[in-house]
Formats: sequence, C-alpha cells, structure tokens
Amino acid sequence: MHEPEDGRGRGGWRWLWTPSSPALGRWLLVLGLLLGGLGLWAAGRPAPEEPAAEGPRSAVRIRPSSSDERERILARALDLWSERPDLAALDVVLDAEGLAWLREQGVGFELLVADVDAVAWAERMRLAQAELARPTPEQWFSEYRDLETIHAYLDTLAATRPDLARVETIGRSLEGRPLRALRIHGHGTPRLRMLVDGGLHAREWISMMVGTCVADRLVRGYARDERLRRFLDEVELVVLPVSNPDGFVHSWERDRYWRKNRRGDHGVDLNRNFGVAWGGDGSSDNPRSQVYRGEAPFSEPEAAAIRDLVVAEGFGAHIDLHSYGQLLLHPWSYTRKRSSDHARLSTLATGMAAAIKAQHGERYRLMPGESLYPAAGTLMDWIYGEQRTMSFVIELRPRGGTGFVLPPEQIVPTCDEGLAAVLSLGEALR
Ligand code: 0X9
Ligand code: ZN
Repeated sequence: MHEPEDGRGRGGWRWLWTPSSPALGRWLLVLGLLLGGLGLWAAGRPAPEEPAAEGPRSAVRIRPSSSDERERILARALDLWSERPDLAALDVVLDAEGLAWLREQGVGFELLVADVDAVAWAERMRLAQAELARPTPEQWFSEYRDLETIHAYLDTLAATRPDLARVETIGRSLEGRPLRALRIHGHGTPRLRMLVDGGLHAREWISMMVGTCVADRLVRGYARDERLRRFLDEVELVVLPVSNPDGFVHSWERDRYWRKNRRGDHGVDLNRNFGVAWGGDGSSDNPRSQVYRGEAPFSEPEAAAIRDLVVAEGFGAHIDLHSYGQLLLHPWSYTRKRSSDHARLSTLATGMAAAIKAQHGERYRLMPGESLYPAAGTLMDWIYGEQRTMSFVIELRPRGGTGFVLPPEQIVPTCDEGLAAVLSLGEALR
C-alpha cells in the first residue's frame, strides 16, 4: 500500500437497494435482509451499523499514465486496496463523484466491484445463515469463520493430536484478546523452526483461513500421509492464524474493509510497525493513513508479541500470509537494494511458486517486495533483517476480482496453495 489519501475507509454497512432494482428483486432483498438480520440476532452478534444512504462506493483498477496522475487519483481515493507491478495498476475505492471525476479527466478504468458495501453486506447475510448451522469437520473450511470459532478450532486440533500440537498464547492485543498460536511438531528433534502467520491486516480474511487450514492439514494428515509425517518430524511449525484479533473482530462486526489494529479511533498498520527501517518510504505519520506506522517501532502490542516470539524461537523460515494479488514477495520491502541473500530467496520463492502452480494451475508472481512498492517497517523485513530468517509475504487469491471478499468456495483451493508453499519452503530448508 502506498501512502494514500488519508485512508479514511468510510466504513460501516451500506444499503443494498438501488432505485433501478425491479420490485420483485426488492422484495426478495428485504426478505433476505430480514432473515439475515434474524440470523445476526440469533447468533448474538451486534448488528452492523445502520447502512448509509449515500451512493455506492466502487472498486476500480486504474493504470495511471504518469506519476502525477497517480498521485491525483490517490488523493481522490477513499481507500487503496492494492498496487500491482504490471503497468503500475492501482486498485482504489471511489464514490460516484470520484468515478465521474475519472471520466471527466479521461482516465480509463476497469470496474472491479460496482458496490463494495453491497458485496460486504451480501457476505454478512450469507454468514449469518451459516453461523446458525454447526459445521461438521468436513464443512469447516467451506465458509469463513470468526475469531472465536477459529480460536476454538485450534483447541480442537490440539485435542485431536495432543502429541503433535499445542495451543499457546504469545501475547495480547490492545483490547486484551489473546494472540493464540498452534505449535506443531512430530517426533524427534526438529531441524528447522518455521513461523506462519495470517491476519496482520484485518480485512484479509482468506489469510486467517489459510493459516488455520494449513495447521489442520498437518495435524490431521500426520497419521496417514507419509510426506506430512516426514515434514513434521523435521520441522517445528508455529501457526499464528490471527495476528490482529481486534481488527478482525471489527472487520466482522462493523467495517468489512478495516485494515489496521484498533489503536485510538484510527488504528495502526501493524505491517509498518516493525523495527527495521521504521518510518521510511511507504509508511505514514498520519494516523488516518491506511499505512500509519504508529508512534514508535513496536508501539503496538501485537507487533511486540510477534517480536518477542521471534527473538525467543529463532525461526529459520517464515511466511506472512496476506491478500490479495497472487504474489510471492521476499526482502527487501523498504529498499531497492538487493538483499545479500537475493539469489537464495528468489530460488526458494521460485520453488514455492512452482508448488503452488502444481495445485490448481494458478500463477503467483514473485519479486522483492520493493518492486511492488516500497513499504518500511514490515514484519518480513524485520524478521529477515533481525535474524536472517528466510522470510516471505504471500499475497493469496484473488488476482483482482472482488478483492478481499473472496467467495468461500475458494478457501480450500487457496489452502492447497498455502500448504504447498509451506511444504516447499520447509523441505528446501530442513
Ligand atoms: O502493504 C503491505 O503491507 C502488504 N500488502 S497488502 O496489500 N496485504 O497490504 C505487502 C508488504 C510487502 N512489501 C512490499 N510490498 N514492499
Ligand atoms: Zn496485507
């Protein structure tokens, strides 16, 4: 994410109705909302904020023709979703006035999501129904799960194989929620320690699901899968699926597109709060920015807890799960300078990309983080800089599409890709 735009992300849940809807559609919609609302109530979840009556906010992909144009677009954007290296594309959120402004300026754009709040609302309604049903283990990854459900699932995994897995609380969030991790290891002394974390950014829900799912595959697959058994006998894995629990709860309950933690009324981007090159390019000192770095390195308890874990453990490998864009990034994030392990890091990333492609044919492009855009104070840079840990960011599915709101049918295939990357990295380094 680039320094934006003061990154307000207007948030809240918006009304789905549009004047052009046919009457029948409207009635079905009202019925759906009522049922959904009932589901929310029955699930004991606070109702989302009153949907605002303003026009829709749309996500568009733009390829600015100059850096000047790019800056003007960013200044106008309500939110920045993603930046892409191919032709320097930007995915931004704009309101109707913003779209009209683009047209006036003659700036071409591709519409990704016509109404981002309607998409989020539809997802919320679907989830309200899903929450009423108790999933069987086979159904667990067919839908997104909230913080409490994910944390409870870690306990289930540990109870299934107490000889392989145990739950640890590595610290607490600003609002006092536990940062719960699953430590997984087979038999014998591990030759490699590996950290996999998800959910540093609240709205990137697929990353929390993939983290949990990788843990699930390893724990439940150990008994019957020779490859997984060998892997876990040699590698000790710590999986922290939700690194930003307060933000995640806020994203479920109030603002689907919330990114940061819940510091003050603005939040801090945890992936700008780590102590390597803290304060540099691609981070902001403006609390309203989506890439606000906080008052000091490790000012945020979530980042400090990860630091303490990393210092205590000495991981040889690390994957930081994010979304979206289908990218494999390696250090550095903050500078164009080649890291001294550039060749090794890109060989490892090439191996991961091949393993991912072998799953469902999806391509993940690889590059140093900075080639995407500069970002200072990231977890990946700090782990690599601090301990020379082979560290990567994986931007999971989708490539564009509906951005952070990925259809639930894609959780399992994306997990296949995440697991393939974890196994490829661990096997290369053990
Ligand atoms: O900006 C970030 O923190 C990460 N991307 S995201 O869209 N998930 O927010 C990427 C950080 C990796 N480093 C660089 N791109 N420089
Ligand atoms: Zn992210």
